[in-house]
Amino acid sequence: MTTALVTGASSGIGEATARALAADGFSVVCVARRADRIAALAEEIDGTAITCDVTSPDSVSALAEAVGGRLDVLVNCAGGALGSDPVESADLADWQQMYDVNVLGLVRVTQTLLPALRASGQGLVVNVGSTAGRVAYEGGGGYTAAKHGTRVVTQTLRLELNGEPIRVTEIAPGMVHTEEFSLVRFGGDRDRAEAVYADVDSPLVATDVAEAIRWVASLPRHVNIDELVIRPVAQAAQHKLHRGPIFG
Ligand code: 8X3
Repeated sequence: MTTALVTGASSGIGEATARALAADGFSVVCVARRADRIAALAEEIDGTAITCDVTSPDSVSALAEAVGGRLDVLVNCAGGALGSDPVESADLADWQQMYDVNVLGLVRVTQTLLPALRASGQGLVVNVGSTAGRVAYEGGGGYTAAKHGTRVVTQTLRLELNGEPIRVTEIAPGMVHTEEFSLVRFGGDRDRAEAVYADVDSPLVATDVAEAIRWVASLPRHVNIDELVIRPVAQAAQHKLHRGPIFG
């Protein structure tokens, strides 16, 4: 049976991806910090749950043991944004945390699981980046810097693995309305979080992005999708967001 491991599987895009891959026949290892959430998900999709903090070397080294010798697909989805302060007054602890999760955590998990991906003879690494890894925007500093890091690490890994049967993909979503992304970014301020999506006709939802990841994983093993930018119709670019009805 083909196996997939998804980090950040406790909610949002990670959770939806675990479901989508399981529906496509993968045996899915659901990885996140919140044990109760991933245990429920794993039970629902007949997968496995492993509690893990990608920022902790000890926690991640236990992953390899739990996965065993072989892994077909790794989806690095653990990530997120904290704050929206200008560079001048940004909280560097937030920046540190964003870099730790979005870049170093992803690298740490990938390093640990590359031997198992290699052993499958057809490994695929999917890194969930962001449109924030393509442009700068005011107040985005720490997050855009981290997601640019995610993008460049993905590109570098693809170059370094050239000649091996391992595919490396970045999925870069724009505005996705998930239950937690903006809520976490704004420290639990629900009004601020909801204002992000106010009057936007149909932002992406987690299953939209999960479907893209499922598709990438379904392609023949010689086909590498390098990067895939996915946005809602309402968001033509980072600074070009239509608020108001579109679809009637
Ligand atoms: C999320 C996209 O617009 O919040 O990764 O930077 S944005």
